[in-house]
Amino acid sequence: MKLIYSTASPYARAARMAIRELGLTKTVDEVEHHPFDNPRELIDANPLCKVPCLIDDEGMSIFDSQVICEYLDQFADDSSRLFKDIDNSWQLKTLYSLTRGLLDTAVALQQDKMRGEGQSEFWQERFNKALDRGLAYLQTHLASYPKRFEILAINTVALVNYMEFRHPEYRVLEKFTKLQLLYEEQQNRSSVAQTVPK
Ligand SMILES: N[C@@H](CCC(=O)N[C@@H](CS)C(=O)NCC(=O)O)C(=O)O
Repeated sequence: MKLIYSTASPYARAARMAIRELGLTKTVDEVEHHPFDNPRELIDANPLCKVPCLIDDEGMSIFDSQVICEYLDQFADDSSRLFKDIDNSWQLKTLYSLTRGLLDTAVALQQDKMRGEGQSEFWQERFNKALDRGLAYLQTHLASYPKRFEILAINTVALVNYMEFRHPEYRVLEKFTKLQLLYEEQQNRSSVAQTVPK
């Protein structure tokens, strides 16, 4: 199988962390492409031209990051499945959904910053407030997170690190000290250390 990814994408990072956590590094080749270069291989596989995109051994395209992670999860034995906990809890599933919504917001904020003079004060304020509320909500619910490193923790690490990477002025680690603890505890995991955004 092949995963098309970019090093900055937090969604691609979640897929890459999942590959490592599931022990699939020998099964999935990772191919780096920047979506803004409109690579033919990516467009042919995903009409949205977004990363990540997985192409399986039969040539089937699988996207987006959630579907990719769920697809890869089926290769794990039941006890190590990354979706096992959230599949058994509406509350955890909702927290996972919140991490995805926050990733969308953080990426949208970055896209607005890239507009230069066309940046929108209205949207940036809205995005920042959604980030404030959403990160606070995650932090309040951290005690319900599963104890093992699974898909909710993967997305949370990807989110916090993306905030640091693209929005350092937001000071996510200083504002959310409990999220900082979760984040720092995982820094030495190889799936985390090998996928730091660049
Ligand atoms: N919902 C998608 C979002 C993927 C996404 O937006 N990826 C960004 C990179 S962070 C991208 O490829 N953007 C290219 C574009 O918007 O044209 C997922 O979870 O995979």
